[in-house]
Amino acid sequence: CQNRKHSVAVLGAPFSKGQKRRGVEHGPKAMRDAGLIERLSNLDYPVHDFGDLSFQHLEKDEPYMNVHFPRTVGCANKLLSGAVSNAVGGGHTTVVLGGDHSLAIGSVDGHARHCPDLCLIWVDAHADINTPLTSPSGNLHGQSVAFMLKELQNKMPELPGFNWMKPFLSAKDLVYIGLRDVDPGEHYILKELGVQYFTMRDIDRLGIQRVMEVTFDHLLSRKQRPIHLSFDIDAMDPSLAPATGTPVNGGLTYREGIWITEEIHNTGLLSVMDLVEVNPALGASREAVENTASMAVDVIASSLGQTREGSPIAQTQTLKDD
Ligand code: 4U7
Ligand code: MN
Ligand code: MN
Ligand code: MN
Repeated sequence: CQNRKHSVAVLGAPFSKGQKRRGVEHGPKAMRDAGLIERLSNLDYPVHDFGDLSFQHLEKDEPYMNVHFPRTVGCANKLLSGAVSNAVGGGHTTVVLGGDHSLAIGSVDGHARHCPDLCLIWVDAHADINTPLTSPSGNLHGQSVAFMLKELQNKMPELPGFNWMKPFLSAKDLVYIGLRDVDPGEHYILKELGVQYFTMRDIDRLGIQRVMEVTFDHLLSRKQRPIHLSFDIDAMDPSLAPATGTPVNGGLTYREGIWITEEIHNTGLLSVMDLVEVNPALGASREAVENTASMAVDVIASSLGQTREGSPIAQTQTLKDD
């Protein structure tokens, strides 16, 4: 797991069975249509678009306890984990386009197979740390983190579809940013495990710059390590990203969102990122969908080094030649 990456891999994960609304499987296309690949090509490294994975459709997938589509979600994540592991192994900084947030299970798992010392920054309105027993909805996109954490191992029932993986992350290697809709069971778990998190209230109080400083202190002060950024578009304020399944008022401003990603880029340690929960079927208008996809593209480009001050790279040749 080397740090210096000279290329970007884009992997589409058109997956929606971690929740019950249709449309989020079209997220990858919406982001590509918003110009993602062209925008990344303007940065200073080659971009390999590996296209979209095709996930298996399982005929019989009855709920297990309260959990919906466990086998379908488990099977899709197994495939994604392999794909991410290959991309990271190939030396690419990897971008996973969702799809619903349950796919972070496979994405972070695949990343961890290559980089066992990774740390995880989860930018989201939600903590996605319900267990199958605490989940109010039974939707796996609200439970992804619970599958990863070693500390929750004895609180997790064995779910059909998930026997290929085991928990690999410690609670101390995780930071949340943007929380504002946390279920009671999730709040209990966050406190019990002493997870570092910044709610929108914390961002109001400290400012986003300080929040990022404390985040990196927490995760990187002992040693430099690869970063996995899992960015749920619903972290952004719904005025900026309306086309998403579980919008919550009072989200990140455009400038806070971009500050987070610029600072992550500036560490030089970003190794894999997910951009999830863009749902083109849920915008009230075409404009609402385009705004959401374009916000997502800005978040990805800025995570990979697009700056607001500009960069001379694209122009250097023209100027040198005259
Ligand atoms: B997302 C919820 F109950 N917490 O578990 C749940 F409020 O990936 C929402 O962050 C989860 O968009 C949202 O279903 C999942 C609910
Ligand atoms: Mn989420
Ligand atoms: Mn969310
Ligand atoms: Mn750079």
